[in-house]
Order: sequence, then structure tokens, then C-alpha cells
Amino acid sequence: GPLEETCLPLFFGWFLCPAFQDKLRSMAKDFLKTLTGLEAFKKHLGDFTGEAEKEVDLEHYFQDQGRLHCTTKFCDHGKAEGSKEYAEQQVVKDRYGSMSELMLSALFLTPRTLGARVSFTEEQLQLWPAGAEKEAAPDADLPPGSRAHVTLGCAEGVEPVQTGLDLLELIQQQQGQEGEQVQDLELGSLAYYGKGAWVLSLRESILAPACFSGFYG
Ligand code: ACK
Repeated sequence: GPLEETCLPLFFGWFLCPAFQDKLRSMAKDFLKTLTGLEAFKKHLGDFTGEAEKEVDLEHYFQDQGRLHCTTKFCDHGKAEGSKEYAEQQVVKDRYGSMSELMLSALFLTPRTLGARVSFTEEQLQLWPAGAEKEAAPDADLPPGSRAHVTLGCAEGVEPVQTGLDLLELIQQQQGQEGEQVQDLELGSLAYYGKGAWVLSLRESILAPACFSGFYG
């Protein structure tokens, strides 16, 4: 009967602790504020506005997507391929509800999304679903975990799934070219990759306390 079936979440992932969430949000806000004031950014404003001279308020350009998290497996309540297999793994059951520290190594933005890149430990990588990178970038050979991120905001009409796709594209660009080093900021070095893609590589990675769990919605 239906009651015997396991109820699968919309997605599994690490959910950032509320206090840390506020900290990261305010950090991202400061970063956007700094970026907006840079001549180099103003030079490429057209990437965001479609018009070179128009002003852009990045803080309002990116809309908050609710509780900050790093998705491991998007299950769509069981409709997504491989979600049952993922949920049934012993490591997923064992770690469910446990705390971990996620290492945030960069902040990035494109005209679509704003996110933080997550670098996993070996242990955290055990919770990463096989094929997450291949599914999004079939022609690229990217190490598992490349897609891991925290979505900090999306432009109007953009779905949060886009953040991981933008990150994968950026990583592929980073493999091919250096990026135009723009300037050293307090938090790290800023590089521009064209078409409105900016990466701030953090001088010191941030450790984000987070709880591994499922979001049912
Ligand atoms: O920002 P995110 O990682 O991108 O967190 C949200 C979360 O699931 C709820 O929507 C992510 N998401 C949505 N669709 C997919 C998908 N097809 N593959 C991977 N992650 C997805 C979204």
C-alpha cells in the first residue's frame, strides 16, 4: 500500500546553519556592493543590462532562493532518475541528520546566478551522486563534486538549478583560459571570464557548518 513506500524528498543536501546563513548572505551582499563600484565591472555592465550605460543594482538583481543549502541529489520526490537508489545507500542513511563543515572556496556570478563554490572532503564526496557532472556537461570530463555549490540568488525568471550549470561552465572556462585577473580584493582575487561571468577566489576558504538532510517542501 502507499504507506509502505518511502517518501522521497524534493532533494537531499547540506543545509547551512541559520546563524551562518546570515553571515554568508551579508558577505555576498558586501561583495556585490564592492563589485558594483569597480571600474572593471562598470566596463562590462552591458552583460547584465543589455545596455552599456544603464545602472544595475546587483543586490536586487539576484533574488533570494530561501534556505541556503548545497544540493547533493535532486530527487523530485522520486521522479528524478536514480533517486531511490541514492536514498537507499547506507552512507545516505548513516549520515542523515549529521553535521559537517562545508568548505566554500569561491563566490561566482553570471547574469543568471550568484553562488558559492563548495569543495568537498573525501568523506563528503561519498554523498555526492554519481553522474551529476556528466548529466549536466556530457562532453566535459569533470571530477565528481565540480558542480557542488550554494545558490545565493537567481535573476528574475531563472531557476536555481542554473547555478550548478553556470559553475560547470565556469570550471570548463577556467581549464581553458586564465581569466582576466581584475584585482585583489580584501576577500580574494577577482577574475572576469567574459559574458558577465565573475569569480572571486577566496584567499581563505570559509567553513560553513551544515546539516545533511532532505527537503520535502
Ligand atoms: O540551488 P540548487 O542546488 O538548485 O537547489 C535547488 C533545489 O534542487 C530545489 O530546486 C536543485 N535542482 C533543481 N533541479 C535540479 C536538477 N535537475 N539537478 C540538480 N539539482 C537540481 C536546485
